[in-house]
Amino acid sequence: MDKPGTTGRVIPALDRAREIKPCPLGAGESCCRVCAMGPCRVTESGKGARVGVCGATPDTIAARNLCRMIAAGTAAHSDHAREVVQTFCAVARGTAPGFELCDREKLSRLAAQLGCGKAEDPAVLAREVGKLFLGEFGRQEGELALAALAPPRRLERWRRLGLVPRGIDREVVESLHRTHMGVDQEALHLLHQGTRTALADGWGGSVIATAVRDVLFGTPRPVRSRVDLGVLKPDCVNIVVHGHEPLLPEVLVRLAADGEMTARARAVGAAGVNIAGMCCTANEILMRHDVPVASHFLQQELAIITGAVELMLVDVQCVMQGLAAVAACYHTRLVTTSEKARIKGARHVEFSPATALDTARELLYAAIDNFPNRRRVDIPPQAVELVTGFGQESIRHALGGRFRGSYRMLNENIINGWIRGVAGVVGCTNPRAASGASHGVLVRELVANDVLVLVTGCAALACARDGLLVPEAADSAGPGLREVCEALGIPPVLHCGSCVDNSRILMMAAEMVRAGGLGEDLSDLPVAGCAPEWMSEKALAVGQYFIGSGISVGLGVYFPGADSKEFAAQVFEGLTQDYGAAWFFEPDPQALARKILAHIEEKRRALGIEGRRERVLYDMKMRRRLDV
Ligand code: NFS
Ligand code: SF4
Repeated sequence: MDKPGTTGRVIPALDRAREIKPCPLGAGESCCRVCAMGPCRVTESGKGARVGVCGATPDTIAARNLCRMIAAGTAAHSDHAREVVQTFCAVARGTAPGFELCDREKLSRLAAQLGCGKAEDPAVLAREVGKLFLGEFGRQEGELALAALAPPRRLERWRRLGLVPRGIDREVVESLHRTHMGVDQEALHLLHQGTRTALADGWGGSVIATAVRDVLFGTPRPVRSRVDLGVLKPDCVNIVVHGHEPLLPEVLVRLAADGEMTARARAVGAAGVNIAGMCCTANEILMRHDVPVASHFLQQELAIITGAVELMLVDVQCVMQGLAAVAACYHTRLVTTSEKARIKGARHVEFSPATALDTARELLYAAIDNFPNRRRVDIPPQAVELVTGFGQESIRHALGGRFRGSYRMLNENIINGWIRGVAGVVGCTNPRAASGASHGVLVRELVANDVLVLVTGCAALACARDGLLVPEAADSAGPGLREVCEALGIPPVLHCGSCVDNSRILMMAAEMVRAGGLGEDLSDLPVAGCAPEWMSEKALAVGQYFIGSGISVGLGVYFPGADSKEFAAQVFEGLTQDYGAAWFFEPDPQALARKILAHIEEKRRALGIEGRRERVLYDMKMRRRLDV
C-alpha cells in the first residue's frame, strides 16, 4: 500500500489517521521548536533532558506552546471577524451590492448597547458600529469596549488580574512576542497572557463576527433541516460549501433558487441545483436558511467520494489539503475562494464583496456545466432531521415564553432542579478520538441527568447526525428536562451555530447572571463546557476564554503539555484560584460526562440549591434503552 502523502492510492483522513502514529511529542513530552539551538525535547519524569539548551523547563515550554496555540486560534476567529466587519462596512457605504442590512432591529440594539448613537438611517448607524468594531482590532491601549458586556463581577476580576484585553491584534502579537526565545519564562505569567488573548477572541472577535453576521444575514430563529451525506441529491447539481466564511455562500444560496439556474440545470439533464454545507459554513447557512448539511469536518472527503458533488467551494480553516487528491479522482471541481488560502490542484476564484454576485453566478454555471461529467454516483441514504437556530435571542424567547422574554424562567428551572445545569459541548470531530461518536455518548449521559446541552461547530453536527437535535430526543432526557422540553417543544440539545458562535453561549451565560438567583459571576453558574474531540487550535482559544470567563472546560483527545506536572497543576487546579474555573482532561466520553455532572452538582451545592431533585444514576441497562 502506498504511504499517505506519496503518489498512488488516495487515502481519506480516517485511513491516514490509522496509518500515521501520532507524534509522542506534546502528549508524552514537551517539545520546543522556537529557536535553532533546538528543537529541544524535554521531560520532567522519563529518561532524557530535564531542560532545553537555553535552560527552559518543561512547564515553561508547555505554557509557551499552549499560549502560541491560543494565539493562532484567536487569530483565526478574529481575522475571520475582520473580514465580515469589512464587508459590513462596505454594505454601509453602499459598495457591496450583493448584501444588505437584514436585521435592522439588532443593529439598533447593538448601536444603543455600544453607545454608537441613535441615527435614523441604518446605513449611518452601521457605519458607526462598523467603525467601533474595526477599532477593536487595532486598539493599542485601554480596554476592549466589548469587555463591558461581561457581568460587572467578572470585569472587576479581569481588571484586578490585568486580563482585560487591549486590542485583539495586540494580544495576538504580544503572545507571539512573549513566546519568542528568551522572553516570558514563567508558566503562570504565560498562561495569563494566553487567557487575555483568548478573551480578546471570546468577548472580542467572536462577539463581533456573530453580531455582524446576524445584522447582515438575519438573527437565527428555530428552523428544521436535515444532516448527513444523504442530503446530496442524485438528480441535482450538488454544490458543497465548506469552510468558515458565510459571505459567498449567502449569495450563492439566493442565486441558486433563481429560476434561471433551475432552467440551466434542466438543460444539462439535472432536476435543479442543490446546495449543502460542510463544517462551520454549514452551521451558518443552516441556522439562517435551513440549508441542509452534508456533514462535519471528518466527512469532507467522503462527500466527494459519493461521486455526486459537482463543485466544492472552500475558503479558510479546517479544509483538508487531501481534498485536492480526492477530487482529482472524481469529476468534482475544487475551488478556493479566499484571497488568504490556496491549495495546489484546486482552481482559485477569488471572492470580494464588491463582485459577490458575479462570482456566485460564475461558480453556479461552472457547477451546472460539470454535471454531465459525472461517473458513478453512490450516495449513502442516511439523512437525519434536526432543529437549529438557537441564539441568545431565540433561547430567551423559547425559554421565556412569548410574553416574558427573559432568562428568568431558565434560571427558575435550574433553581428548582428540573434542569440541573447547562453544558456547552463544542469543537471538532477527530479521527484520533471516536470520529464524532463521543458526542452521542457524552450528550446522552448529560441529558439523561437533566442537563440542558448547547452545541456548536462540528460537535453540533455530530450530535445532529446522532438524532439529538429534535424535540423527540427529549424522550431520552431525565424527567425534569423532559418535562421542560415537552412543555416548550424544544430539543434537549440546542444548536447554537458555528464555532465563533460560542460567543452566543458566553452571552447566554451573562444573561443568566443578569436574570438573578444563580450567583453574581459566571463562575457561580452550574455550567461547564467541553470539547471531547477537539483538533483545532481554535478549540483551545475557546476553552481558554471560557475558563478565563469562569466556566470550567473538559478536553478530550489529549492535553498538550500535561506531561509536565507543574504545568498540569496550574491548568487543572491553579487557575481556579484566579478565574474560578480550570481545565480538566478526560478522553473517555462517559467519564467526561460524569466529571461535568459532578462539576454542575458542586456549583449547585455552593449556591445552596443542591437538594431540590435527586440525580438519576443510569445503569447500563437503562443506558442501552436510551441508546436505541
Ligand atoms: Ni470549529 Fe468550525 Fe469543525 Fe473544529 Fe473546524 S469547522 S471553527 S475548528 S473542525 S468545530
Ligand atoms: Fe530549546 Fe530553549 Fe530554543 Fe526552545 S528556546 S528550542 S528550549 S533552546
